[in-house]
Amino acid sequence: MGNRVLITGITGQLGSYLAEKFLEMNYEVHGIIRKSSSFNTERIDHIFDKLNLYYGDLTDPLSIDDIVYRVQPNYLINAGAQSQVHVSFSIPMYTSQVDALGTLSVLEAVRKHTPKCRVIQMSTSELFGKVQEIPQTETTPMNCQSPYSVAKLYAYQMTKLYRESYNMFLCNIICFNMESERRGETFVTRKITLGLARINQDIELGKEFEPLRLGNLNAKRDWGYCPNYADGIIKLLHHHTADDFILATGETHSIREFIDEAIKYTSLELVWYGEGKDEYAVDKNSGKKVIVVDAKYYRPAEVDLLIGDASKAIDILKWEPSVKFSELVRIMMNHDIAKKRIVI
Ligand code: NAP
Ligand code: G4F
Repeated sequence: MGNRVLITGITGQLGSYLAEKFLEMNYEVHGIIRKSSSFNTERIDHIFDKLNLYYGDLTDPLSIDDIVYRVQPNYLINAGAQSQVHVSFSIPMYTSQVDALGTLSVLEAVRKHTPKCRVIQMSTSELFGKVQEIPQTETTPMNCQSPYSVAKLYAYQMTKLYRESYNMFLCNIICFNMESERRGETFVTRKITLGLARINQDIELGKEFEPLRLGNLNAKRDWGYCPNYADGIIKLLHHHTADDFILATGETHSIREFIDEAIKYTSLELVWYGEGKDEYAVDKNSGKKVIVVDAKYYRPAEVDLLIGDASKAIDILKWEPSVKFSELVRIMMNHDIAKKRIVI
């Protein structure tokens, strides 16, 4: 095999870690970026000059076909997606065009131009939706609860179908929630770490502040560290057989538990009042409201509980989710508290 890799979604959280890791392995790294009227390369600016970047869009099959033809990759990771579950209820058609049909464009381009290319499709634990089994494994039935997950199910099935029909090296990697200091700022973990860092700073400086507004605090997620998952993806790309794998930590925690862990890195002490949509938390020392529940962040359908069993990847790929919940919160909080101090 050669060492030319093409990454869709290279400007995203995962894409940026993959690009770094492939550069460290001396791979030729190519990536697809979207045309944007504002800067969207913040996560890859530190390696920008070492990358080969092409404008393209997963909703534009011509661009995907052209880039795959020009690059002739040996490896391809389809990490590009409209990845926000709540937003997918507002723009279900667009989400399907990017996440479902966009994946088909990638598979077709590879089949036509580079059929020996090894491909990883970024699948998601959202496919398990209202879960039929605890913990979830590669054989747990899928039960989608959002337009995002339905689109990702199409992509998952199409990847399997192409593998079986055309004897290509195509794998689904089913990742449970991947978080890091590069996580998008509207996903709940980052919203909490940035929000608490901001409020902590404002209280220390005696400034007025707006409370952090959140939705359902009871949902539970299996949160892992994105660079660990990038390692698992690279291991699968070099495995002898194409197959589907779960990557997860095997631990689950509620949003409220995430807040309780994150607050340890601030000078705040929370006291909770009320229930459900009327719940809020007050800082014991300042008496100020720090968190309020806002029904605007509730979803039309919710995924209540996710917890993955990654035994197959641990046994076969020798993969290890080395960063677990408390270490993950520590990394994210330390980063965002330091970031707030620099801004001041
Ligand atoms: P992310 O930070 O939201 O990154 C998404 C990437 O896709 C960005 O580079 C984005 O470009 C790009 N993109 C969006 N729409 C596109 C389009 N129409 N054409 C081309 N590119 C487009 O997501 P992530 O956390 O890195 O996740 C990476 C992949 O893993 C996604 O496919 C996601 O669905 C999947 N996944 C994520 C998790 C998780 O918990 N993070 C778990 C399981 C699976 P811009 O920078 O221009 O927006
Ligand atoms: O952080 P979230 O938006 O992530 P979600 O929905 O689990 O999806 C992420 O993980 C999936 C893998 O399982 C990926 F496939 C997907 O692309 C994405 O990366 O929400 C997590 C939970 C939900 O239950 C949500 O209702 O947090 C709850 N939540 C409570 N308040 C909130 C908020 N979520 C967001 N985004 N914002 C809130 O204010």
